[in-house]
Amino acid sequence: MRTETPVSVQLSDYKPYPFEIEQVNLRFDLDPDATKVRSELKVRRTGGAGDALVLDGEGLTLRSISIDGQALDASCYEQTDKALIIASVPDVFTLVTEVEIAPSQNTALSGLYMSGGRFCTQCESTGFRRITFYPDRPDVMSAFHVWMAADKATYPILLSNGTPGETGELDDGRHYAVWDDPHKKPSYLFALCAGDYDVYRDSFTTMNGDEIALAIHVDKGDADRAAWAMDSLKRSMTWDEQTYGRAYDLGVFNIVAVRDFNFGAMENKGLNVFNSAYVLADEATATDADFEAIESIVAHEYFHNWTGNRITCRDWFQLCLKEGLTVFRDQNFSADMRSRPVQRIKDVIRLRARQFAEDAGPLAHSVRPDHYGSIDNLYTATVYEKGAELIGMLRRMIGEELYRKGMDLYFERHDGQAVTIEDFYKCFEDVTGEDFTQFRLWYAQAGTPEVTVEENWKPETREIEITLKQKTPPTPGQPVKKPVPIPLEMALLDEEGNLAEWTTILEDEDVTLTMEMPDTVTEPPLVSVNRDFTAPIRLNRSLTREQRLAMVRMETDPFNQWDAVQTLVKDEILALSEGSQAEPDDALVTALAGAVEQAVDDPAFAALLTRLPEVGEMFLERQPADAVALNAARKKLQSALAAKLSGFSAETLGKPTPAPFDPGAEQAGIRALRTAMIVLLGVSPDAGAADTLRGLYNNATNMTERLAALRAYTVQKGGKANEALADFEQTWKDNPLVMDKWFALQATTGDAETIKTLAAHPAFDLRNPNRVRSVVAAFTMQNLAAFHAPDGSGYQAVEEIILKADKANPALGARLLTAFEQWRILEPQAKAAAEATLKRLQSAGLSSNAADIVARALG
Ligand code: 0A1
Ligand code: ZN
Repeated sequence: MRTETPVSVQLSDYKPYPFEIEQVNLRFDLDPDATKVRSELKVRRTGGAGDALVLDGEGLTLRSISIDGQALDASCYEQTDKALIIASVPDVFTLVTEVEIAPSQNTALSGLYMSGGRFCTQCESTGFRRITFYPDRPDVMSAFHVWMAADKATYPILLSNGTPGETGELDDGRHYAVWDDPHKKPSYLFALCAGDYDVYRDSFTTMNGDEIALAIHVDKGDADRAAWAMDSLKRSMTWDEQTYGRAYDLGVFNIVAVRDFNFGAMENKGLNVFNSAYVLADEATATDADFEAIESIVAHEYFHNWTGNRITCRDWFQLCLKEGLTVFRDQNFSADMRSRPVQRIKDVIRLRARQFAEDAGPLAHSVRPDHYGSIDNLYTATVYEKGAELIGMLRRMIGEELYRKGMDLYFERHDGQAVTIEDFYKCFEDVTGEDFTQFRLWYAQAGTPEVTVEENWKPETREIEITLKQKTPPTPGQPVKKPVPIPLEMALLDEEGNLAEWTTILEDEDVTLTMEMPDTVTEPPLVSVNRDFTAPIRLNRSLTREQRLAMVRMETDPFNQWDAVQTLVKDEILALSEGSQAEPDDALVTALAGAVEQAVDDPAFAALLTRLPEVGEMFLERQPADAVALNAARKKLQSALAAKLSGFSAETLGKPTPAPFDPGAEQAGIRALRTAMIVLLGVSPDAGAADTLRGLYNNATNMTERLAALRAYTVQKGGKANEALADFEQTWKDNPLVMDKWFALQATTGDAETIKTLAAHPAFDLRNPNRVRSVVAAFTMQNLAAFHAPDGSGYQAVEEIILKADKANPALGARLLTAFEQWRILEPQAKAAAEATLKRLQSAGLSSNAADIVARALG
């Protein structure tokens, strides 16, 4: 089979669509094997008189086509594998097409497909063209009216966007429903769901006094597990009113949970579709991390209603306009619901692990790229997470008040429009009177800027001179970079606290600041840079271990204090992995354990202090990267920390876990520290650790601790924990989300053989993205020593699975392949094996999405 080659799309080629679609009337006759879709489009020419009408359409069987009631002769239109072209059309007309599709055959999970015997859709970014012929691009916004019919017994609930209208009975046991969406929207926000669900209902009264009916649709028997998602939704609605002055704008808000879904969730207008992993939770089946993810994803999708739906993107190059901004909004929501410093640390961990790696490798691209091969591959950490950081920097530079003013102006000026990053920044230029041209370079330049800090203390004059220099490394296609404005929150510290605090915006290549200290200061003060991680940069500082230890002691910024620990620990792991040091330094382990014990009143923070950087985070520090050596070194240090904290651990775990269970931040913090101690027990040299863990597993009252104990027990037993794993499987074999955890636990603690065993398990299902990810992505992203094994066994273990997954579902295949992005920086043996695997994959017949990733990875 031949691998498809993607065609590159250029931002500079953008042209407005030459027609307006004033109204869309859709009629769905739903049948899993043969669904009929009738589309009636009210079209008006807005472009040139000679422009042909070109509609996107893929995999559609055209049954009829007419203009203004007249059937079109075959000579009047052309149907290709991607489009329907009608060369000559009037200026104003009604186009009716009838097509047939087979949702049961749709394994790509894009367009209309079946999941768990129910109909559902996924249209972002190009799924609508797999449902009907349409200008499937975000700048064509229209009012949608939907009529749908299906067998009533099998599909008693029929949902679409907007508000429900007429319903009724038809012949042959079928029934119908009508939905109207008063808000104009692009086709990617269209949704339709039909099936038999249990429904968890509630209501919300907006700040305008409107009563909204809220409903979460889940699998039969799962309704109680939707309570947390509903609670999160109501809190999100309140937060958006209070923080951004934005209220909900329809009488109903529906969520549908589906088992087979390529992403986390989708913000379709009035009908959000969610991966069931981000809806269903209770203490017995979900971990605190699950509860946290549900809270933030429910918020994210809800916030899209204003940032994404009411105001959308002109084209897909502007994806960060809705995604970066909405991630920024959901991160702030979570920070308000939980602890702001802890949330910041978690966001930065994620950014560094995913986005920094992306930015440093062959898949690097700017936040607003100027070309792409495959749109599906644009849903990246760079667009989402770095995109959010850019909004964060904007807000810091102009302050909260002007930020809110700019956002208000954005909502007022562009409501109902499809716009660009330039339109967004124009609003901020108008409210501040400032020019953001240089700042917008952040959107155009890929790569993580590196800031080097040099300090010079002059004891005679008590002056401290601080030089800051910036440099962004070259990335594919962008060899030379310009300086970007970098807002850095800074402070000078001594043992008493802060001597000074200020913000520097580093705009040029370098800047030198000189500050004179008062007479009382005789020692060089500590310079604290990028407090609260104000800018998404890498800091380059040559500090001694003593200075770094002093930083851990003296830092007044929680983020920087945590980061100082991380830097020390990273250096230690690197030294151990390179053999320049045989055993962990006892002074360091003691200091680290001391910091954990001191933070006990903020258990969530204390838990973060025990976290050692993951192997992948150290890939960027020293190259070539040796995953096996780094993993062994990390484990050595972790084990030493476990020994040092054994008393503290026994005390922490000796107390009962909080009861009754509450998923909120306070209890979650306590469980986070208990779980951190359980993780350490997994590598503890203590002879009784395995028994303790087995006891913790048996007696756990919640999934957070049960799963952590099972995992640590598996690690402690060197993978030989079959009996406990079988017990877990027996208990949870009928709960797919919990079984995903069972698969992931083994994939992250086992080796290539484990992956082969898991893939042969009867419950392994290539068609279910969650299950595939729980084996393949868990292994490739969280078990790097086994994945990057020098003999290539890790690559071999996933190669076949990825190929098969890609055949059925290109979005999934492509995403799994991104795990290879760092192959070039690996030690020579793994590097050669990875390259050979990529080349084999390239000639094995990949989808165009997957081919795009592999071609770029091979560069
Ligand atoms: N807009 C969604 C993410 C999303 C993107 C593509 C999808 O299918 C191919 C599905 C969801 C979000 O940001 O949550
Ligand atoms: Zn989003």
